[in-house]
Amino acid sequence: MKRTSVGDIKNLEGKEVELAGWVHARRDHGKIIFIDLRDRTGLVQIVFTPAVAGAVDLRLEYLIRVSGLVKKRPDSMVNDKLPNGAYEVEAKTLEIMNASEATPIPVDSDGYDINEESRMKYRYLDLRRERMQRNIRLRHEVSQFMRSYLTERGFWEIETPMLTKSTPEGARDFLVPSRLQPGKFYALPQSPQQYKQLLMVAGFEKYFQIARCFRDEDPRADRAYGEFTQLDLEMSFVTQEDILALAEDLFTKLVEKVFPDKHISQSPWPRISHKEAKAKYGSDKPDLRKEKNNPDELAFAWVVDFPLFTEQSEEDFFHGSGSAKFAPSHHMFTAPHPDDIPLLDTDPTKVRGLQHDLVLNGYEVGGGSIRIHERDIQEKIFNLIGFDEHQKGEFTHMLEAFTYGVPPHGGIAPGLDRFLFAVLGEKSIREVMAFPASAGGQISVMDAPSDVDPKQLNELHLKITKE
Ligand code: AMO
Repeated sequence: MKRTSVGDIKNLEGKEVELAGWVHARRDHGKIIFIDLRDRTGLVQIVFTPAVAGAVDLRLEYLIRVSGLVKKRPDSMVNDKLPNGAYEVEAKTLEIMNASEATPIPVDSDGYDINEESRMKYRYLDLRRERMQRNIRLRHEVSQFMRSYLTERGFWEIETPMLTKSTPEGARDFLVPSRLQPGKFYALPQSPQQYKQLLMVAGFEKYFQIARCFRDEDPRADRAYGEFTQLDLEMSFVTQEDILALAEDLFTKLVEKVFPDKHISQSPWPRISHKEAKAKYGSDKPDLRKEKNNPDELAFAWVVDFPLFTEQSEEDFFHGSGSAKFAPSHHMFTAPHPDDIPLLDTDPTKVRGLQHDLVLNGYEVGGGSIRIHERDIQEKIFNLIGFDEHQKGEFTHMLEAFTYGVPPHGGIAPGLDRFLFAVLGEKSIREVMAFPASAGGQISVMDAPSDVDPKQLNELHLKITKE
């Protein structure tokens, strides 16, 4: 017999079905034993009479296979709150496929009150809870929607290297030692920024990637430690307006399809200049919800007209020589507003950048810009942010690429995790990631990072010197 998903039970009254899933709850009424059986599609009540052997042995989280008859429950027993609340399955056979120890954390609650360390250590159990199953499913639906939306509009999904060179987005890099080139290191990309621009030079015109980004920076509720995912996209021959229009349409349709219960508070999305955002809301990512307690309201907004530079601070973990006064407010590839180019020589702080931030309910959900595609302007920016010859040398490939018929281009990279976190109103970004690192940077379930065999270190020409 073919396995039936629990979610299909409501359409199968009077049919014999075979189900396989976990014992979610158990109620022993003497002769009759009721089990709530769970698979990823939901819950259904199974009724075991004494005619079926083995039901007394069942414990929570046992994995079982049951065959039986789908029946309508008596009217008085119907539970309207559950999708299968009007039906139950009268068991004919039972097989315990795999028993379970008592789980170290409960999986039948929303999980918020369980200590996070235990949740992370037993993440494979934690993920069984309904809320986490829903979050991970929605994440899949969101990325699937993005893929097909962009594919239908002529974008190509192109992968870019993970073992690469530093792409400075303002955080520390993760380094990977090279075995074949002793003493040299790859950096894991903080984003595919340089590669996507090189893909525009290569003539692909419309690129996207559901891209993994690596940043060694302190985590926050809305910021994952170590790695996170962006919908990275880039287009040639476009204006900033084209990019905003595309992203706005994508997210509007995405919300309609994947989050039909949510409503977007204002459409078209308001556009606010950086200056106005700071002056009026005291934030460059204002929360524009009319009713802050309404979990279904989505207040998208664009923040534009950023200054190209901010004053460089001591802590700026940035590549400037230290003597420079300016740091890019977005990144060093953002184009200055064409009207402001003369100001680069006279008053750089007054130069506006063609940057755009996508804001949702007070979170920065995406950032992007029109890029510099002219070598001399790129060099000028490098100088203004205080790059010495060596630092400029690290970007020779970009400067050189900019000498071969480069199309004007620009793009944006909404954070997938950040978006889901904001839409779902989750307490932490880790609630929308399957295996997030803890605040201390551990992947507890695998106990990473870990010591390595001295042989491996030798091969990499590395020596650990502990203080
Ligand atoms: P930026 O650095 O602004 O731009 O990142 C874009 C978006 O990525 C998400 N994000 C994060 N999400 C979770 N955890 C983090 N640690 C984290 N850091 C960033 C946010 C953010 O808005 N290359 C440029 C994009 C471009 O110019 O096209 C970039 O990476 O949602």
